[in-house]
Amino acid sequence: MCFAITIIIIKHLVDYHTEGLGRKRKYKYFANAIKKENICKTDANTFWNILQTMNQNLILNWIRVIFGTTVLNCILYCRAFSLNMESPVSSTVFVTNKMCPFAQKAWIALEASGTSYQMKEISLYGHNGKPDWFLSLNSAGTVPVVSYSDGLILPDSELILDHFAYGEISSGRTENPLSIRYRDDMINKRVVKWRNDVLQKVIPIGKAAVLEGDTQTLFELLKCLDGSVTGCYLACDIPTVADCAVFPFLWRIDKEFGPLTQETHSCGNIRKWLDLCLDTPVFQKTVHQSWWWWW
Ligand SMILES: N[C@@H](CCC(=O)N[C@@H](CS)C(=O)NCC(=O)O)C(=O)O
Repeated sequence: MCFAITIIIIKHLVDYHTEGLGRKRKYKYFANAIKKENICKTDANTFWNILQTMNQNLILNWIRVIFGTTVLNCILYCRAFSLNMESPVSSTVFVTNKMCPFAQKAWIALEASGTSYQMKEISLYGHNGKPDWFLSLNSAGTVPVVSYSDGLILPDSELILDHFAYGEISSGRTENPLSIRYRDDMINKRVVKWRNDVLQKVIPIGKAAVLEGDTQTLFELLKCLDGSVTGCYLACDIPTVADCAVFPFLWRIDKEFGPLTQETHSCGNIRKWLDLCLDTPVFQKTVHQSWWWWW
């Protein structure tokens, strides 16, 4: 009951604050409001916080909304924005396999950018693998692939991250929370460095640690990377594509050789960052019990 009322109130607040905006932007605002209030864990406190943060006298309007909004309307909103931007009707398609770290990079970016998308998970190996429609999207046969309704196809995790960070704003695509085109040059440099470090160092050195037992080199690298954490996230205090690029790899290394901590591996900053990500729905939902390495 509390959940339903909260949804109605948030919907009403959104209507109030987004008067004059198009449906699409209104929906985005609504989804953000739900995420922000962490409706999943709605309790009396959250409910009162919502009430207290409203500075308009909306009581009469609430009554109108509560009685005037049908339960069906409420259910439709709940379904459309059930804390998940993955939507069965979106024309943006994300082809993936949830065990793949490269696909996980793209998945985090889709979620963190607030993109509405339709996920298609395919199996890659064995006799069930690689449907024809997928090979026609990406003849290399690798996931992830993101395809847009205007024909833009991004068949590689790095291209997908580039797109969210620097991509052209056209064909209905808008500035998103991961866009760093207009952000501080220093942040941009850090993002580029993290992305290069993961491709050129973490991936080969991590592989050697797992396959050849060379953990010493890996731990030296991690200690060095720990000093590059700048802010709550890797490059600043909000998630950037650096976090999308690095998380799947360091998370796997932490699983295999961790817990990575200040005491054990001089990785206190990486530890805090991993824990923060694991507490953040955008990252959390991409983490699964079964996973692959990257070779
Ligand atoms: N460079 C690609 C690599 C992607 C990749 O290797 N994906 C693996 C799964 S983790 C794959 O699709 N393998 C299927 C195959 O090679 O046939 C990227 O970053 O997107």
